[in-house]
Amino acid sequence: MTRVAIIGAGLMGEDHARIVAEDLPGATLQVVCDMNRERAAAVADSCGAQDAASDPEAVIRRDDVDAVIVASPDFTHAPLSMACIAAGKRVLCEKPLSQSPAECIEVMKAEQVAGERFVMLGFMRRFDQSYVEMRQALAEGRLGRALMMHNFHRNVETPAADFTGAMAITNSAPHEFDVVRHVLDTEFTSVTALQPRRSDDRVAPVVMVLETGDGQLVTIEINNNADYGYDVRAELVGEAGSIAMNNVAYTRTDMKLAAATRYDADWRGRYREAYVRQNRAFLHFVETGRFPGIASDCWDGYCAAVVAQAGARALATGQKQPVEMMDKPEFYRGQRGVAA
Ligand code: ISE
Repeated sequence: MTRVAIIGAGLMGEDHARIVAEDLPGATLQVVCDMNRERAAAVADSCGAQDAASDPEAVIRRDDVDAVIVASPDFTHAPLSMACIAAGKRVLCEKPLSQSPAECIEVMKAEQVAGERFVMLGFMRRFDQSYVEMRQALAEGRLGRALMMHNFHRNVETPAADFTGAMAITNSAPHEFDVVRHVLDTEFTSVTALQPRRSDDRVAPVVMVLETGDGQLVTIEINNNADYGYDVRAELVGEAGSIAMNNVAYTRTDMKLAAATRYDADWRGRYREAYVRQNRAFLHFVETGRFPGIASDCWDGYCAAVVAQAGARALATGQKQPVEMMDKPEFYRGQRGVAA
């Protein structure tokens, strides 16, 4: 049995704890850790963990912990991932690795010095069946050459009162930055970002147009105050056809001359299956040392951070911005297994 520690017992930490407890044969929920010990104890109790704790660094070092899931606030992701590398423990770190490309480079360096893969990033959309099928359609040549990918990402409302348009790009859009790079298997080269005007003072949608190194165009709309539901859409357009994501709904209600399907309130329901697949892939990584082929790693975390930074600059200046990345380290190329 792989003994898993969850760090951070907020929305995502609780979700991960439940997946480990209920959907990961081969894993046991060893400890739930949160700065707020009562919160840690409540989640540990409800998910049947062995223990609750409040010091993340001490939890990472514990002998009865084999692997770690980091779901604490964003600014702790990189330091806690480095603590896991130092302790020789594999970690599934929630997105983003860091909003700072420089900090992502620090984590990459630590991993390269350790000489093995330790960090898998929680960009769960790569495990969503819709994106899996888009990638497959391209790989099999069914769509011809990819021309465009259109993306819509809508939340009911902003997660915090001080959420800004720039945060739409640095907090929400990294999901699209990551999964589009993954589906198209290319890098972004430039980004433009604009906002329409709302009639109130809530954060308006952000619309981005990105160019890729292979001459494709990608559009991304982030609307953090869409009001009606959590709604993610995507369409991949090739020269020989197009493939679009369907709304995921298990039922339809027919009443009063109308048909209706429901939306989830947030990403946890819509991507439930993707989270389970992702966490199973993580467990397999822990058990075998082989990094899962489709998962995001520190390099992908760095790329998402670089695109987000350029996107925020594009929004602030109203000008198209180049996306400039360092060369991909040899360590993150090719065979992605142990001691690559
Ligand atoms: C949040 O952090 C997420 O990761 C969600 O998937 C995304 O929909 C939301 O906009 C972000 O704030």
